[in-house]
Amino acid sequence: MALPSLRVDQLESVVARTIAAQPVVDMHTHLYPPPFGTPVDGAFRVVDPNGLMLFGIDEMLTYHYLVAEVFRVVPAWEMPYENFFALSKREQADHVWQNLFLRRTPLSEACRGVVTTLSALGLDPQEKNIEKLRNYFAQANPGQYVDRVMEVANVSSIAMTNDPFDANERARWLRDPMIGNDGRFRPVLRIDPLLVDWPAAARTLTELGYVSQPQVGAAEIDCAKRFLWDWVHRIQASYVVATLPPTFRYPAESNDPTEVAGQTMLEKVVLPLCEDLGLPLALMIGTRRQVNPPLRNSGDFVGKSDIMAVARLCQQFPNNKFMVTMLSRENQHELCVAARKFDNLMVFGCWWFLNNPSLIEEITTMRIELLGTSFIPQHSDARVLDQLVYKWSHARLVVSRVLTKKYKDLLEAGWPVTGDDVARDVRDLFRDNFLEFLSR
Ligand code: HDL
Ligand code: ZN
Repeated sequence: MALPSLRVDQLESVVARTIAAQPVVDMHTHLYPPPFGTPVDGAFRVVDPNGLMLFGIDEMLTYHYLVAEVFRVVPAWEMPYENFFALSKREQADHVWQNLFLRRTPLSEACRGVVTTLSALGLDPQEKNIEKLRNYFAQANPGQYVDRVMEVANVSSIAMTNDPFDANERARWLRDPMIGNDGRFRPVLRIDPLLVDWPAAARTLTELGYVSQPQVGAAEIDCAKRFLWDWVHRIQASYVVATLPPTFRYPAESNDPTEVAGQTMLEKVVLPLCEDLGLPLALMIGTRRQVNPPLRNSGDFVGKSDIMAVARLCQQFPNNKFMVTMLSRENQHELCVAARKFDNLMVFGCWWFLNNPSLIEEITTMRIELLGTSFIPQHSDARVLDQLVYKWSHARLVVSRVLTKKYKDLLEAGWPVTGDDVARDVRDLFRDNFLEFLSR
């Protein structure tokens, strides 16, 4: 027997409740399980300075989004970049806490995120004594804390970003091939240098025994194929991902050897392998890296990119699956239209500088109007485990607002909407669109 349609006045609560209850598959993060190392132990001793599993108040406060923001209120002529980065993680966190939370109101999205997370974990965000917050996190057992954060954030699966071109992470995989074997996490192979910096990629491949020359020939294509095959299987990648600059063009419009090499790697190595293995290629397009190098991780910028590069790839490689997110707000509408033209294109996320309520609302509304529910509304991009709590809490609120409005419009047009319809749509948006695209 068909369920009765919801009334307009029921929509808001049913949508909010359904979204809150839907476990999320987070399809792009920079998170890692405990075997990848945690920098400090419960006694604040530095045990693995390059450890990749980050959590706790000091990591939250030194998130590169907040580092960029603290330099806006304590400029580099007052606190030189190198002086800040010479501070200990704890001293950097104190500086951020003092200047962005105590001296000013934590209104920015990244500041509010810390407050949301502390509150959701049952801590007092107004706690003036940051040591108390530190002690709470110091007592956490990393493995159990992963479960706790995933429970509070209602995240059921975390996609990692695993970069074999990063010497620190690569060494950990080569030392322990089982390191990524944690059912809560799904490995993802990150390959930026192959596509955007072949000379650097060739040096790494040669260092690893896949002999490669800067000049790409048949031998280089073959060794890059073996490298990619080896790493996709070593880490059991769910998909392959690369970020690309706004200058990315397909086909390459210059005869710059690095651009030409990148295109060769894309056409002759990456796409054929992804097609053979049925793996999506995720392209995250629009990062102008290091416009202010002294800011380090905070020094990256954004640029409007060429949507025709995406359209041509989808059209010329119809047997490949592309998951695409673009960093510029100005690219969002044309990316939606591109997804209407190519069913092998899955649009995902409100990435990085777009991960703000005002833009998530605008972009998600546009996506529903053009794509229905056939897209992935968000990924967290979390770098610090605890951030899952706020990134998903904030995103759920906005998507809930947008969906409620769209269901109201549909009801008023004369189409019944039941609680089961809402549950199915929310499952698609926060989990199944991604999982089905992987297995398609
Ligand atoms: O390259 C990427 O995957 C980006 O997401 C960067 O990591 C960026 O620094 C970031 O964390 N954005 O949220
Ligand atoms: Zn990222």
